[in-house]
Order: sequence, then structure tokens, then C-alpha cells
Amino acid sequence: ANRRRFMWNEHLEREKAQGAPGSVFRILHNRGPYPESENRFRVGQLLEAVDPNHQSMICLVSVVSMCGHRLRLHFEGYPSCFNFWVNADSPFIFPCGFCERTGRTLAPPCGYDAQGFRWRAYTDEMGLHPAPGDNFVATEIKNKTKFEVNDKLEAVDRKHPTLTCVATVIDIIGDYILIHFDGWDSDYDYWAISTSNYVRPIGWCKENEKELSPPLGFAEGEVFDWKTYLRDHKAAESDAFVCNPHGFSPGMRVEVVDQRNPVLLRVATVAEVDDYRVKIHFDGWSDMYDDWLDADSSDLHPPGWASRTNHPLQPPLR
Ligand code: MLZ
Repeated sequence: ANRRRFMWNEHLEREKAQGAPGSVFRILHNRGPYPESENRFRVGQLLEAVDPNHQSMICLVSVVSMCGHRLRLHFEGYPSCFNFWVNADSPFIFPCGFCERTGRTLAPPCGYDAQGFRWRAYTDEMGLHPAPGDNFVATEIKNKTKFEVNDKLEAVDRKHPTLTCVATVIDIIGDYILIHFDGWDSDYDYWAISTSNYVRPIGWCKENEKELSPPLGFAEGEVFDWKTYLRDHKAAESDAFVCNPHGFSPGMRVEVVDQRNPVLLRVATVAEVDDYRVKIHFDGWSDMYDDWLDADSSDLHPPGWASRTNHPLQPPLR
């Protein structure tokens, strides 16, 4: 009980280590490493959110709990085993009416049909309150990238990061593009910031002597050739690509959401990196808990994020 409070500066000094600099997060997310405003959400409020496991879907969700700058969201009408955490300043949560206003299809609560579903009638029926618009970081809806919907490119499959595949931009919101893999179902779809190195121009694999995964449906032995494919499709303009490397390097200290128990934020070290991911080691814990996360994961934060956002931080085990 008389344990001293964890202090990052003491920990870094003791370990002769450096925190991951804010610039890493700024490059990955195109904004500051710390939230710019407080968390104004309240438990019970309704909103629209990208389903983290089916990212081409935007669903009606409600806030079931909060911790500091993080929200735990519940898919309306679905079992709570699908609940998930997001940051209150996530670019992937929107006020009710976002889909309607921007011509997107809102995935309705379980049991409702997408065509006839009216979120306003639902909130009235359920006695729920939509989260006010100023809870959200001002979502720039306009396309701020040089990509266009339907552009073809080569993209890393987040679920199989050794694969770079034939892909299409299927939606754009502000700085973010939604990637779909040609011929595959939407399970692999994901949102990436347009400056991410997950997305590469046509010809990148060839130039880098990597194998390009063709669209599903290409028969074994059939050769995929962009030239032929692009007779019917348009390639993304080469100046749309920035392809920033992620900037993490081994030894950098971070605060990381424990993927096994995502209510917990822990003191951790970047143990290893590859082109797209970082291997996280929890300070003081056995290596067996080390975990690979996408470098642009919204669960990675610089030292000090917890204290600035009023979130508990699990100190190193000792
Ligand atoms: N072996 C895996 C690879 C899927 C890769 C999809 N890339 C878009 C499978 O067949 O499921």
C-alpha cells in the first residue's frame, strides 16, 4: 500500500531509456500525441462508429463505460461480447446522422433492416440520447487526400502483413482511406491514414522485388499483370502516396493498451520493429506477454498520455 506512485521521468532515468517522441505519433496520426480537448461523452449516449473488426461497416453504438479519454462502445442490439474500446478523439466515431448526411449506409442494430432504419425513431423508441456533435473531434469529411474512390494500388494486408496485395480505395473521409482487397470479402478491409506506408503505388512490389498478391479468383499459374488489369481500372496517382515509415525504434518507451484486457494501459517498451508493426514488451513482465501491434494502432501512446488524460497507468511489475 505504501508503493510509490509511478513517475515516468524516474523510470526513464533508472532505465536510461527514452520515451517515444511525440513526432512519431504526429506522423502516424497527423495530429498531436495528446488529445486536444477533454472527453465530453457520457455513458448511454448514442453514436456511429467504424466496427474495428469489419472496418467497412459503420454501426450504431452506445457508450457503456468510460475511462479517462477512452470509451467502451456497445453495438446496439448485439451481445456485449462485441463491445470495444476507442479513444474519445478517434477519427472513426461520428455523431448520429453522419451516415445519413454523407450518403453512407449505417449498419442498424441487430434485428433492424438497413433500408427502413431511422436512427431518430430508434433513439425516441429507446429513450436514448445522441452524443452532441461537439463531443467529436471536428471530423473533416471532405477528401483531404489525393486519392479518389475506386483508385487501384498495392496495399499491405493488416491481417497478413507479409502480403502486399492488389487493392482498391473504396471510401475516403478526410485524411483516411478505406482499403479493400480485390476479390476478397470485406473482412480484410481497413482504414489507413493516406500517408501510411501500408499503401503503395502500382509497381511498388515489382520495384522492391516483392511478390504481389493478385486478386482472389486469379487461377493458379495465371499471371497478374497491372497493365492488363488497368485497362478497366484507374491507378491512384503517384503523387497521392507519401508512405511515411512509422518512426518507432527498439528501446523507446510507450504506454500501451493491454490487448488481453483492454481496460488496462501499461508501461511498455518497443522491443522490436518491422516495416509495419512494433513488438511491445511490458516492463517487468515476462517476454511471453510480448505482443505485436500495428505501428499506427490507436492503443499506442507516448509516456505521459495516461496522466494527461486522467487514465490509470499500470506500472512495471517489480
Ligand atoms: N491464407 C489466407 C490469406 C488471405 C490473404 C488475403 N489478403 C487480402 C487465406 O486464404 O485466408
